[in-house]
Formats: sequence, structure tokens, C-alpha cells
Amino acid sequence: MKNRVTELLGCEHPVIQGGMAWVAEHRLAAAVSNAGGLGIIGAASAPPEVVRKEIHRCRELTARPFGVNVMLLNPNADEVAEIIVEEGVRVVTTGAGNPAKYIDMWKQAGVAVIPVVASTAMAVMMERAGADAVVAEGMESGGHIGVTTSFALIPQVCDAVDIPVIAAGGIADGRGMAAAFMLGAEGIQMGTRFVAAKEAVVHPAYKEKIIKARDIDSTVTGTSTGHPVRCLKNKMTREYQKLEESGADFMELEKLTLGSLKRAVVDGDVVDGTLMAGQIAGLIKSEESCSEIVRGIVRDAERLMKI
Ligand code: TUI
Repeated sequence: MKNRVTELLGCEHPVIQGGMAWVAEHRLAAAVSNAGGLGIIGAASAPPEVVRKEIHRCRELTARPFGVNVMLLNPNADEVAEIIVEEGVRVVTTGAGNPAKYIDMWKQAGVAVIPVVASTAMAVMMERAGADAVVAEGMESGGHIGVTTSFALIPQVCDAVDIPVIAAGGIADGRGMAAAFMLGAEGIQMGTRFVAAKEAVVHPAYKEKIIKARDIDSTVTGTSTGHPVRCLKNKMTREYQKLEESGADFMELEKLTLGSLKRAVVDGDVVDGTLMAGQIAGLIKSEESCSEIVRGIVRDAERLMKI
């Protein structure tokens, strides 16, 4: 499946791994790149020098291209943006905001720039600012989300821009990949499926929650604060939503979630931790290697598309 996306990324398959906070560290990114997709190191809120070290460690595990995701709510985003240039990273994806102020710097350094967008307006803005492609992410996704579903968003973004569109949100198998291509996408990004990958350094209790999840087991917290986040229902989400209903202010809500993603990913606290995951978690039935995941999805999608 060679197309504009594989050409841009310099990889075999147009499959990107999401830049998930705490989860997308160098071992997962290297495993996805070694499987022929594009692995991504999620800078999230990590200190800039930790991101630099992650890039070095990833290079020790793979000779193939990989990317770094810049989470734009991170107060250190400026420094992370510069480290990407200094370290000669091939691809950057961004999330949770507008990366326009960094695009010229990245382009001049030859970095492929792929903002994650949740609307056609943002996609058009990014194309005008010089982005090489966009990830159009539907609200089925885990983590910070927009309001439009993938099924509605992807074809509208494809019509709105000429640069390649990579689909995200609700994709975890070859059927999802083929469907995304039918909507006009030229690549896919998956997050939740890779949280449950063998190489993902994620506490087994978190992986088990994803593997056991049903279609209706995710919910959205933070709608009242303007930072909606999809995660699996648990005691934390119930308490958070109760506080939101009672009109709690931002600081009070923040207290509940401070460090809660780390608690889930590192400590396996599935009760009080934040279990970010997409609606497609219900489709994921076992822990597989990145190679099995990437090759299986591409094989099934090609069969469905009769390539
Ligand atoms: O960024 C994501 N997913 C994330 S970031 C994250 S860390 C976090 N944790 C708690 C609260 C908030 C963030 C967890 N998951 N996906 C990409 C994405 N970007 N989805 C939606 C957007 C987005 C939103 C607004 C992109 C641009 C945008 O523009 C707003 C503006 O500045 O005009």
C-alpha cells in the first residue's frame, strides 16, 4: 500500500501510532516503526530533556523513521519543538491546540508536519500554514477529543484540503482501515489498539480493562471545563462527573485528575486512575505484538479493498 502518506513518512505501511501521554514512549514507538508503521514518541508533559533522551533511546532500537507528538497544552511545548529540530526527527504530530507558530521552523528543518485536527476549519488553517498532512480525529478517540464523529469528519476534511488526510478515532482493525480509505483517507492513526500491544509499557491491569471493555464502557469527562477527555468508566469518572454536575470549578476538578493518567499507566490503578481509551476498545480482544497488529490490519484492509 504505497501512497502519499508512506512517501511522506518514509515507512512501509500508512499506519501511525498515536502520541499518547505516558504510553507512547520509545519502546512502543520503535516497535511500531520496526513493524513497518510510524511509531510516535508522545512528549505530553514530559520535561524537554526527557524527550531528548527518549529520541536517543528510540534510535538505539530502530533504524527506521519515527515521529514525536507535541501536546500543545504542555507549558514546555516551545522547548520540545526546538528539540525536534536539533535531533533531526523526521515527523512531528501535534495535539490539543494550534501549532501554527512552529510550522515554519519545522518545515525549514525538513520535518514532516502533521497536526491532529478535530474540525474542517482547523484542517484548512493547517494546510494554509504549510502542514504536509493532517490527522482527522473523530470523537470516538480516547483522550482529548473534539465533537464530530469520524464517519462525518473524515470525508468533510478530505473535501476541505488537498494534503493527505490520515483518519483516527474508532479504528482498530482492517475493516476500520478500509472504511477510512473509502471515506477518502490515505492513512490511519490508532491509539487504543497500541495501548494493548505487547511492547506497550503499560500496567497489565490497564491493558486488561481495554481487553475486557464493551462498546458502551467509555465516557467523556471535562465537557464543562472545555477539555473533554474520553476514558473508560470507573470510580474516578463517576466522581468527576458528579462534581461537574454540582458545578465544581476547574481547580477542584483538576485536583481529582492530577497525576491520574500516570497512576493508571504506571501503577495500574484502574479505580482512581484515568483510563484513556477510545470507543473501539470493545473490539480489542487480546494483547498482540506491534508486528501482528500492523501486518494483520494492512493484510485485512488490502483484502477488503482488493489491492
Ligand atoms: O491531543 C489529542 N489527544 C490527547 S492530548 C491528551 S493530554 C490531556 N490530558 C488531559 C486534558 C487535556 C489533554 C490526551 N489526549 N488528540 C488530538 C486532538 N487535538 N484532538 C482534538 C484536538 C484539537 C483541539 C483543539 C486540535 C486543535 C484544537 O484547536 C483549538 C485551537 O487552538 O483553536
